[in-house]
Amino acid sequence: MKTTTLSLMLFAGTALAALPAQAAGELNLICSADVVICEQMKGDFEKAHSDIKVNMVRLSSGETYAKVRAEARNPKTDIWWAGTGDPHLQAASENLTLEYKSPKLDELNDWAKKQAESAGYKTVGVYAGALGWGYNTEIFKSKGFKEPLCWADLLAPELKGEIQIANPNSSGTAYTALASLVQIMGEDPAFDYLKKLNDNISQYTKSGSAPVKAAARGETALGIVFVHDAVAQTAEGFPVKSITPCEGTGYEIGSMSIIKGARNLDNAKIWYDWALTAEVQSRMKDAKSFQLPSNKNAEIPKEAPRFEDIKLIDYDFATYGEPAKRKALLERWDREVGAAAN
Ligand code: S7P
Repeated sequence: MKTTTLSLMLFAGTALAALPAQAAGELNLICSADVVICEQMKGDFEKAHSDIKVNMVRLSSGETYAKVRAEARNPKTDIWWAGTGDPHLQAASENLTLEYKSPKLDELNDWAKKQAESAGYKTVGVYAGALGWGYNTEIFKSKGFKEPLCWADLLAPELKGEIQIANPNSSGTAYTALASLVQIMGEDPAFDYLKKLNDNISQYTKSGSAPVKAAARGETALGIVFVHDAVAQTAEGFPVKSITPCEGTGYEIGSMSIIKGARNLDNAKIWYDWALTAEVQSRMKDAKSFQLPSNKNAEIPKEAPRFEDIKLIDYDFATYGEPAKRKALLERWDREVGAAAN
């Protein structure tokens, strides 16, 4: 081999070694938001980073938390984007996610930074949204139902079998509803309420937004969901009206976490920083994802339900993001509500 060729090969080898370890290759992503925004995020990321292939799975928030726990010794996931903040906090508290301080943190709203700080930077807020419901105006009109403006109105006997909500074991939305009701009413009255509400529930779905999609298509009259998911159905042209309850309501800080032991850690950090940019968050509305973005410079969709217009509770993320609290509430829900539903 000639000296010049050898020098070229050595130079190329040195240059390659200087590149970040995994700036190309794959990224194993669990996405816990609606499948449409999940697909958009995957597509946009692959366009921006054409050397990284994203293997994406869509799972509800509670399902993802269970999977991440089950795979703790041999993680198959690199990054978990979106889904309600509580299970992200629970995973952080169990050391299942990795501390990471993104250079983008300073661009975020205080509520998103606070979410990160409270978890030792093992998660971060990517968006926020309040809980409420969407009802099918045509069904309500044709059946002569009264517009339900308050949690109490959902117990009306005329609504028997007309409401859907997700199962809080699988769904972050439904866990947020359970934790919100406990904070609004106190634990025992909240369970009394949920047992009465059970008479009006036709189905506990796996995914959080499914109930309002069913309401939009006339399969049920009302779905208890995040209000931005109800607004998305109205934007699709369905006869859905959104309500946030008069007694007050809880909210989510949708979050993102890097999984501890991620095999593609550099790529997970590339996704993390990218997903916190104003440009990416401003594009979420194109998938009819109408949450409030965490980046202060991102465009707030005109359709997004604004917190200043909603009676919000001071949701206690520290308490309801604790694994022990989650376990206790879900076991009680299974015993007192889920069992009665079967
Ligand atoms: O559709 C968007 C959204 O409501 O979905 C997430 C929610 O957790 C969906 O999954 P679940 O089945 O776990 O309820 C929210 O974070 C997000 O705003």
